[in-house]
Amino acid sequence: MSNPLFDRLFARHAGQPTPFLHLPDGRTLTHAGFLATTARFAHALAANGLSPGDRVAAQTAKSPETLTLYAACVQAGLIYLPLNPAYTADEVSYFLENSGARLFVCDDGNKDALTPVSKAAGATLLTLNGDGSGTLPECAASLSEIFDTVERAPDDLAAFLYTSGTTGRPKAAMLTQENLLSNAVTLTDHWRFTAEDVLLHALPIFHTHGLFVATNVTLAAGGSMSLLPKFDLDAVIGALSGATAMMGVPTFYTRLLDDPRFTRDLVGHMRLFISGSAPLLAETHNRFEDRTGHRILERYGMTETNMNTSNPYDGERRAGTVGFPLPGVDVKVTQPTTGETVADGTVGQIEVRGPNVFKGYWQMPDKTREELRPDGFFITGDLGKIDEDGYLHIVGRNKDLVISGGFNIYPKEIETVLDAQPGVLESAVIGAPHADLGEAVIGVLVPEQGATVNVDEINDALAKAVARFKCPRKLIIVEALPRNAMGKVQKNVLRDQYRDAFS
Ligand code: MLC
Ligand code: AMP
Repeated sequence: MSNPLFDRLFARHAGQPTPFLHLPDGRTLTHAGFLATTARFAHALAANGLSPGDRVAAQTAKSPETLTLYAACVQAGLIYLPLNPAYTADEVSYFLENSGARLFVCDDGNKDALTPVSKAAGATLLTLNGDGSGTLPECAASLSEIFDTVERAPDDLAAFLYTSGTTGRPKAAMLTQENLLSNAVTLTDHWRFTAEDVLLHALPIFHTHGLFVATNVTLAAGGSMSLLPKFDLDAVIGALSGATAMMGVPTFYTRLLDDPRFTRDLVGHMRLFISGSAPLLAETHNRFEDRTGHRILERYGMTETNMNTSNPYDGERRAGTVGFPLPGVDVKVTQPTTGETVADGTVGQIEVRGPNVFKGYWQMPDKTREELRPDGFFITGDLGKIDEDGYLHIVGRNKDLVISGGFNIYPKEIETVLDAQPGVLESAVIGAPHADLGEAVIGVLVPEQGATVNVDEINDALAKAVARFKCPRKLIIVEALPRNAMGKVQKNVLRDQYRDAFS
């Protein structure tokens, strides 16, 4: 019987008294303790009628128990589908319906609002709270600490992560056991993680970065994590002394650099700082080195592909680049219309292939075919070039996407809400440079002739429809949108026009 992901990341730690999670209240959870609860949770999932291949959606706080639920899904052969707690009931409803989730786990505080949503989607609802209480742990408490791990093949699905797109509704990226395992093993080796490492973990655990990169790498290495509920500057500065490595989005590093307590002495003992999910400015990289003596290691990944490239551990970590393809990953830069590989130094679209690349979008064969070529190359939508030394530079995006503080925001989704508001003729949503978040969202609105738009009402409508982090930080009313000869809205003109909106 084998379950490659569970066997390699989790099972070999069973019964080990070694530390896995260091918690803010001073407690340390051992691997043995974590895996005992994992088995109980797996029994509870089975007791709720779930069978291998079923989807389990979780909109829960960052906690050891949420990680336990992830582990239990792997052990029970279920597909884990984590959701951002910021998603609104409307958004959750879509994810449950679309994925066909059999079980939905949420916080008790949201139970009343989400019970109808869960019921309508035909999912059983259990609760799990940030403090570890809830109906799921209650149900698991008296169950056995031994669970017969469900057999899985490398190509079996382990997780769904939703990602939006330039058009249409969000799509679930289907990630297999092999996708997650191959990347975890490669990164552990590439970044030299060992059982001695303590990873400072301040990322959310509903995305690739915090869940698969940070958590799976720590598990593969047998190390531990200092698990903070979120990025809080005081807490991160406090936790650095006990850590050996940290992973973050660029906002983490700019916020640390803005704090005088963040000194060379504070981090002299650290082994590694890693950045990803959004562009790290070369200026931030250089400021960081000047301040601390450490060169941040930048890497490049995506929901659909896990990690693709990384700067080297040894050797030059080149500022403004995302390094080289990881072992086993092919990267090429192509001409968007022909798909032909371009010469080094020429900008084109970045395509990637490897065991890390997902299986496709759940029940969306057309979307899958548009982005995943028959030969296995995935068209990322990022634009880049390879320099004379082989480093990949990301220079832009071929997709209409704003990345704010490491979260992706697809303008189309916001424009659809704006366009539906009374008095609004049309809209365009763009990202503008923002010192803290890298980019922040602006909504540009054109009123219908003779109409006045009510900005407060529009903001209320946005807050109901989409998660707060997607809501424009500025709404600007204009008479008309700039268009090219084909009638297409020129977002580049708007981006230029409003590039100082947040400065
Ligand atoms: C929070 N808010 C944001 C935001 N995060 N707004 C825009 N962009 C963001 N990223 C809003 C909240 O809705 C709230 O709005 C207000 O800011 C304060 O909320 P907060 O929770 O106190 O925010 P803060 O602590 O400042 O969070 C910022 C952050 C966080 C950067 C620490 O967003 C974060 O942890 N980002 C990491 C994202 C990540 O892990 N991405 C990986 C994706 S995987 P209001 O209106 O209520 O006041 C991927 C693949 C790869 O991309 O390569 O890794
Ligand atoms: P997501 O869909 O949330 O997985 O976001 C993936 C996108 O984040 C990629 O397609 C890139 O546009 C962006 N991204 C990830 N890492 C980096 C990086 N190091 N530099 C620039 N962009 C990045």
